[in-house]
Amino acid sequence: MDSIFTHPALKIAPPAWDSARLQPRIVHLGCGAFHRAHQALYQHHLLASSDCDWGICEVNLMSASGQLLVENLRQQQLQYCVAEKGADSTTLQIIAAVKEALHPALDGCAGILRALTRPQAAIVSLTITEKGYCTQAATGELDLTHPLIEHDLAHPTTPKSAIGYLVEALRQRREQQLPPFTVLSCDNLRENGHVARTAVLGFADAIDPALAAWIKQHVSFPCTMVDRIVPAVTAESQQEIAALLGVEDPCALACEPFRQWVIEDNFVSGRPEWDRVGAQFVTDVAPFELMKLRMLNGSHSFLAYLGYLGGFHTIADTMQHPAYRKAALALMMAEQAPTLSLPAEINLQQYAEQLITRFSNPSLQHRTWQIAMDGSQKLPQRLLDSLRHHLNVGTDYRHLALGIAGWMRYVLARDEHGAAIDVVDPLSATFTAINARAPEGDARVTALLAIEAIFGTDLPANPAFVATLQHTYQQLCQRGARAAVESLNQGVR
Ligand code: NAI
Ligand code: CS2
Repeated sequence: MDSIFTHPALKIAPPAWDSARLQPRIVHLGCGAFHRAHQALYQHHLLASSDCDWGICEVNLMSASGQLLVENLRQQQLQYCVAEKGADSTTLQIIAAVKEALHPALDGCAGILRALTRPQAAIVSLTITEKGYCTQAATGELDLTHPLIEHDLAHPTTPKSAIGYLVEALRQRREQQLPPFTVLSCDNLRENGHVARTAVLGFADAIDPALAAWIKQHVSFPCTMVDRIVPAVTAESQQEIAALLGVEDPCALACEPFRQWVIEDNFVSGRPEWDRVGAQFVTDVAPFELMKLRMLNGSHSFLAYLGYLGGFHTIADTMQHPAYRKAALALMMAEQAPTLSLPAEINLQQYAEQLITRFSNPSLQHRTWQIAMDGSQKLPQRLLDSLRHHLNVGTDYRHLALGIAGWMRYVLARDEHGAAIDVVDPLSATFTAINARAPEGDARVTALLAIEAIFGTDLPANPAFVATLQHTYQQLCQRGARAAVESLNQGVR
């Protein structure tokens, strides 16, 4: 069958196998940019270096863009190109780990449930974004009032949410006496496996406590730490790849060369030997996960809000500004690192400096606007957990405070020149209402802190913290983001 990867203009070698070799033992929900450049690439490398036959059935549950990706994958033998872009060179690979690609609009709910209930389906992995779990970010509990969850509770055999699909698939597997599968979350959440487990058990318990008990006994939800900077695909990045590849691949994407995957080794129906291709299996992921969520993602969010407001289009652009570079490193080392307890062999100063180098990669157009998305789902694990540490022990948290203030200013949806900001967030309607009634000053800070799903109840009830945040927010609005970041470095509050 013809595909772009058999075209004579192709400039690199196509894969040595096709999907006929593969068995659909992995079903992945959320075939987005990150999964294609991370888990699927690890699996490809394992297929290239062993007799492993584990293939991935990709499922996109949401959006027209998710459907288009599935349609495009089907047009090109389920293969696609990943461009690993370093500061000085780019390496192209054609990934051939996909066995199937599905979307509800193309295959129906039944088609996806068929894939999830095949006897050989042993792992269901997830990159569905932090909001895909339909949980309260502050507590990790399932939000039973979430519109998708409300739909699925009323129609459990024809779900729409990832959680609903998981529970219905497990119900059918139990009924047909099929083996359970492992649910492998690969999203940027603290204890992501536990978040997935809490959501699945919360949903199952609401429809059938006996099913919830079966899931609790038979299904595993290992935690993972996942790391690779994979910016959203842009027309520019695709054109650049097409020029190097020799053909146009609508499923192509660019990423950094660095990749890391730390996985809790807890699989009920087997797993591929990903440690043969660079992944690490451990008993406790938490130290690695907290290090990454706070040192990398925390500084990413700080740079996203203060960088966007300061007029920087990408993270690499912020790194060109000495004050931003210095502030990011100070946030990492002075306010995130002290909250961590890691094995002695991990050198956090070295890790932080490596992060600054990674952030400075001029080849990646990682937009501050993209990282600013879904802040209501990101702030707790990236900035607020560390903040609580400093409040408990009485240590300085000025960078964390400015990062939170930057988010509060960003969701006002108007930049420092009065231009509109496209704020993308599941709670955007809440922000719009607050923007109308509390557009500025101490009242704005208090109103945003009152969003319990983000800040819980302890933070708004801490008068010293509230006063500090109100002062920081006022300084940010008066001076502007760039000056506020510069004043951080002079120790000026
Ligand atoms: P993306 O936008 O390319 O893909 C998001 C995927 O999630 C799509 O397949 C979409 O259909 C699905 N999705 C979105 N909302 C959903 C919902 N409510 N229910 C079910 N599925 C939903 O984004 P990308 O870059 O693939 O990132 C996805 C997640 O991967 C992130 O949210 C993060 O948790 C994790 N991640 C991303 C990294 C990156 O650099 N892009 C790196 C490390 C982790
Ligand atoms: C970023 C992450 O978009 C964001 O929120 O902070 O996707 C980041 O690129 C990855 O976690 C890096 O591993």
